[in-house]
Amino acid sequence: MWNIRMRASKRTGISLPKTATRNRGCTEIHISGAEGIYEEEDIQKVLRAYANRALSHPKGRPDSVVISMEEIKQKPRKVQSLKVSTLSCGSPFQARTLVRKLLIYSGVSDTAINAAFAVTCSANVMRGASLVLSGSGMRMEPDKERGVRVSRLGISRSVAALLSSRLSRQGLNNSTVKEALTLASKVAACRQVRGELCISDDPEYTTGYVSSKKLGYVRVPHIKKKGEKKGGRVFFLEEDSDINSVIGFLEKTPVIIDSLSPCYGVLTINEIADSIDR
Ligand code: WAQ
Ligand code: MG
Repeated sequence: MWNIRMRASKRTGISLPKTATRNRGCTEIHISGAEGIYEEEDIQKVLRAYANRALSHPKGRPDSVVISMEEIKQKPRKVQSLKVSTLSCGSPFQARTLVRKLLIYSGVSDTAINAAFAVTCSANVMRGASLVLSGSGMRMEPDKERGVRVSRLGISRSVAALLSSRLSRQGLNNSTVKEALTLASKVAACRQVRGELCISDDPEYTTGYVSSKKLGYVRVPHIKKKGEKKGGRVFFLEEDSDINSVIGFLEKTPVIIDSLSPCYGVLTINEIADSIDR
């Protein structure tokens, strides 16, 4: 199997958006990125799909697209996807209260939740995730500007087809949801992770999620206002986590989704609370 990665960017000489990074004297704006683990016979199809995706992103047209392939030597660990639901939520104000409840159900303290909101409300958007201890709220990622990037993850071809058909029934069959669910399922499979909060940095994409082994993947509509460039990801860790082993798993261990959990429709916070396996 192969890990295929795409990264599209654009150089610019003019204004400096917050997300730009200086690189050999140029300013590079990140346009889009994607990655996944694929079987050898799917490589052609994936390369074409990634190239098309790079060239048709709403953020603009890139002038550099790097696609790389790396053979996976280690046998991927097989994990089940998280169950999917969508929380009934009408505004960013309501979202804040509901996200707090979901994280508390997952065993995250108020202090840690505040630390997470500080990350996702910051104007400096990270490329990766922040690692926050679930009790003390301490931030543990070694590079606070970049964060930790989850990599080497995928979904088997047959399970991807089944997931598409289940998500279609809820009107959710798109790559944003499928890729976020895959990432959240890998993250939740890490023993030392209690939960995750994600808010897209795409100004047009206002649905985020809270996920955990307990709750599954809970989509939160209106988690931010349209037009807002802020976003981010936070992984909440057990207080006594071995940070290097967590980072090793997230970045390096190949994980493939090989079985699915159910996909539900819209649920209220009480319905979600009632569904928690105790
Ligand atoms: N590893 C760790 N963190 C990442 C990664 C990664 N591979 N990719 C992105 N991030 C962080 C980074 O801080 C971004 O700013 C933030 O997450 C958001 O990334 O079901 O599209 O790619 O409808 O904008 C949620 C879908 C979509 C909800 C999330 O995230 C739904 C999304 P984005
Ligand atoms: Mg994005």
